[in-house]
Amino acid sequence: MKKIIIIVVIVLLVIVGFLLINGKKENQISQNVITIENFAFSPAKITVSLNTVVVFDQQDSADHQIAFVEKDIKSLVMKKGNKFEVSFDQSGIYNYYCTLHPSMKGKIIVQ
Ligand SMILES: [Cu+2]
Repeated sequence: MKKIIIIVVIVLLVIVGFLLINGKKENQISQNVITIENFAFSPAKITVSLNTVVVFDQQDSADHQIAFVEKDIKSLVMKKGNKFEVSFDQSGIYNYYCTLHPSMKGKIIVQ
């Protein structure tokens, strides 16, 4: 009887651990990654904490180039599959746009 209880507890712990790890992964993805698709940034507005690495994931068939308004940060011209990372050590609102398609805009709010 004791053995069965121990086995049940171990199985439950493994399941809980697995769920925790998966939950964390999903959180990171939703907070830090901006996908470029169909001539748009998604999400176009995100809020992150200081020094968080924000990844632009270029998944559009057209080329795009990211440039920031308040900071002198500019990516190379990005092809599909390219990634570009930024982080900020000062809080503020950082607007960005695509130099090739200036109607593509977004903002990163750093708190
Ligand atoms: Cu573009």
